[in-house]
Amino acid sequence: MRLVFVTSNKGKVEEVRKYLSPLGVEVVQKSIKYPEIQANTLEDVVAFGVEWLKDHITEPFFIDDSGLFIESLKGFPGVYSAYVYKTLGNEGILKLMEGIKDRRAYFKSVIGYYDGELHIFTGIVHGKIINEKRGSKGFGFDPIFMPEGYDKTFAEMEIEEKNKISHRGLALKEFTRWLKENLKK
Ligand code: ITT
Ligand code: NA
Repeated sequence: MRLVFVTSNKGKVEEVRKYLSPLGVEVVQKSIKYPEIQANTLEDVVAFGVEWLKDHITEPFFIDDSGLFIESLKGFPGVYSAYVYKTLGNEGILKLMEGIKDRRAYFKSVIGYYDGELHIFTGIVHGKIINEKRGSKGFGFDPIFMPEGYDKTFAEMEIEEKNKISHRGLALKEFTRWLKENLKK
């Protein structure tokens, strides 16, 4: 089957393709910009985005809205992650975290799939913000995030390894489980 993924983030597309192509799903990227409202949750951002996009796309499609939530910063940057990445970047986050002992953070990914109605799939991975950037793979906040139980950052992992444990990988797992169930009928 063929699935349209609306995003302008190449890193997301690479991860999603690596995950879905072995399952026989061809992912077609559409870089349509959709309004991202200032909401309190990623779920609301996704619901609003899908609501807007459904009048612009005729076939089933999905979007992925993600965020990095840092405990000691009360969940910041969270829903503001894209903006904060563009403005402060990883260096800015590391600056904000200077001297802070509690480094706990998590990534959350919300996938919204629209096939006439909205279906939401989520994934979370816990970990910590390290003290300096490490690794050159991946994208976004990957060089400063080390998942629980690992001694390397997401930016030091191959896509397959990241996909097995990441927020996006876990959301994709739910999504594909649902697709298998529902396409049978
Ligand atoms: P879209 O076009 O899909 O919206 P985006 O980059 O704007 O792409 P988000 O709104 O989900 O995506 O932005 C979340 C921010 O968090 C953004 O700066 C990403 O680079 C970053 N991010 C998302 N997933 C990530 C991951 O798996 N690893 C590291 N950083 C990630
Ligand atoms: Na975005």
